[in-house]
Amino acid sequence: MKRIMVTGAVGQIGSELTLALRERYGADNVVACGRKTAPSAELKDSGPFEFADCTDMEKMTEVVKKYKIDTIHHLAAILSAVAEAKPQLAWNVNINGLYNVLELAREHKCAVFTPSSIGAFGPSTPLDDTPQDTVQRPNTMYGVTKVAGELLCDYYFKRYGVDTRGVRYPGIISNVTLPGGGTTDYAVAIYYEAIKNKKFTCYLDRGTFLDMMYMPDAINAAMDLMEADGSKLKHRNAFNVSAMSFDPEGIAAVIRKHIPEFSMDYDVDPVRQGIAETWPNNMDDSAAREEWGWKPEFDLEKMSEDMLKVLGEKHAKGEL
Ligand code: AKB
Repeated sequence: MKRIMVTGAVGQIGSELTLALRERYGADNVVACGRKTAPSAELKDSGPFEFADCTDMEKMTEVVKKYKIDTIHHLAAILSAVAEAKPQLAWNVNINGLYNVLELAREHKCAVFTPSSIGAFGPSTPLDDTPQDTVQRPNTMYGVTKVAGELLCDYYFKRYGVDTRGVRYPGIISNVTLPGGGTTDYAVAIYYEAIKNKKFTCYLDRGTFLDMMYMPDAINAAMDLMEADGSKLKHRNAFNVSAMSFDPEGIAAVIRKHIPEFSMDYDVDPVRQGIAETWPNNMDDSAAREEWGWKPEFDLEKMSEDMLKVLGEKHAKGEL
């Protein structure tokens, strides 16, 4: 049985991934680690929880030893918009935190899942059908840390045999924990505002196409890749994975099918717009499909139906 540690477990992906891992591998075998935000009651009461900052090697070592960890899902990271505002912090968390995780994995023989991102691409990357192997010259601190992270994970596999695996996540859309400081966050906020106020002001401009994915597919991507037969993986860090691509007008049109009076206007944020323009319009994820059977379940229509249903129910109960 696996003994798993999840860093960034209080964050958008970590909070749901932890619960899914507990379901699959047993609650006591999955240790959730957060830096300082208090965990939800569900996260705290459903299995072990520790406050452990990934930049604090002493504390991380203590947790790995205490729970005899053999697999680390390393979700702790600073997202793109915050990374542009605080580049030094982003470097420290995204690079030094990952380095600590890889060193722990080397010493304690752990497998490691690390998400990369569409942010690992940049303005000179082909932005349509972005290939698995292509130019990666991002011009954001987030992108720099993601490319360096991919390379560092490859290095630890080649040099030390650490079983490192990762995916390039697109924007992730969910109805449980809000994302914190990304460029793609508008595609989450738009559903909350549609339910609460029937209107939304978008900070990305019309025509800005980006890859996106619903949370259940993002969780499956992490779990399926970690369970895949390692001998079949030609790539490791990191696989392109996508489920849909849309611009603000596209998502608003689908929301209007459910809420006809929904309206949207624009107040474009130059920083996030600038970042989004350097990211793929849509990635080619055929390597993930071929090497470990990646297949998303949710497209824009199916995701919107579910998001609006769940958020509508929460709103009715006064939980939004
Ligand atoms: C962000 O917008 O920073 C993230 C990402 C695509 O990596 N959601």
